[in-house]
Amino acid sequence: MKTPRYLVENLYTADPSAHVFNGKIYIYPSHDIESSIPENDNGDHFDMRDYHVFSMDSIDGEVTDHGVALDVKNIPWSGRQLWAPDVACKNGKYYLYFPLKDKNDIFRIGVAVSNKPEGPFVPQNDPIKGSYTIDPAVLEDNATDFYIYFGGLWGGQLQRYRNNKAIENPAEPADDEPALCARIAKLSEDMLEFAEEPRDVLILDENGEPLKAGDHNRRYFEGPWMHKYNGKYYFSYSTGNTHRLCYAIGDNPYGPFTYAGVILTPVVGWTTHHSIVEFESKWYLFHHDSVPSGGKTWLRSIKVVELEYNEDGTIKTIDGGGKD
Ligand code: FUB
Repeated sequence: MKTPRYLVENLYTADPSAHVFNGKIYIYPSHDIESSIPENDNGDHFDMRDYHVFSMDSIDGEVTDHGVALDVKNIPWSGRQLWAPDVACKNGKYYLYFPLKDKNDIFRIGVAVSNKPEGPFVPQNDPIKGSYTIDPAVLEDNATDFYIYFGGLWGGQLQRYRNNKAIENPAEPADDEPALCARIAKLSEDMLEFAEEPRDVLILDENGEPLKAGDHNRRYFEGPWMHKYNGKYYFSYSTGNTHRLCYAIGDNPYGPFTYAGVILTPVVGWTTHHSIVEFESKWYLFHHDSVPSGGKTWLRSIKVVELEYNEDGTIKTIDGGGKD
């Protein structure tokens, strides 16, 4: 499949996390709605209230909408804004990880559980202890260990934290200082908590130096994803205000990772968010843009396109169709 394909027509959907469970592709996106809240850098206009799960038997087959899998009104600790989720499967149970603002308007990461990949999912009473910011993405490594990556700047509140603690005067570092990093933590055996203090996901430049905060074309902003290819760990992410999906390669889940290039150039819309999955020996990039809504940044549509590697393990850059 070389031509991108939009996947859902009856709803606006974004931030697709795709997985292969029981031989099918399952997609866990955000569900965009018209909130009528004016657009701002805090992302208040992304006021999403539930998730739908989608599945398909083949990459060009029919897409099934399994209906509402989790609703904000059923989450005991909820404030507002259900943002980009991800799902992991362990011992026949499915764990949905989701960012949501609590009653104090602070983003936390929650977990909801189901016996089926399509849900419905039952939320825990409280968010993950010690969790903060947005965009959880879970890696299953060697069929035994599960790691959660998370973090997002600006509306995602990552700039409010250093060393896992809230700071008094939230700000991004100066341009010549090391950039803020996504976070990683191993998950507990029961998949419901962090098994350790979250650590920084360090991205290094070609000289082995951490990317700088002013390097907006390459530094981490939000939307982490991790996949393995030929024994290497590929950490991919959005650069936010420069609208690229980039990646960096490392030797283990924690990194450090060395910056390796651009996966997707800017799309139509502001955000760019993705997942990468292998299905029937081909690799696919799931992402979104705002073409179907006529460019409304808060009404996005998920799509899929084939992703290809060069012989040296680098990824061939895909044209997102927006302005660079
Ligand atoms: O969908 C809301 C937010 O927009 C996500 O959490 C970010 O990654 C961005 O796509």
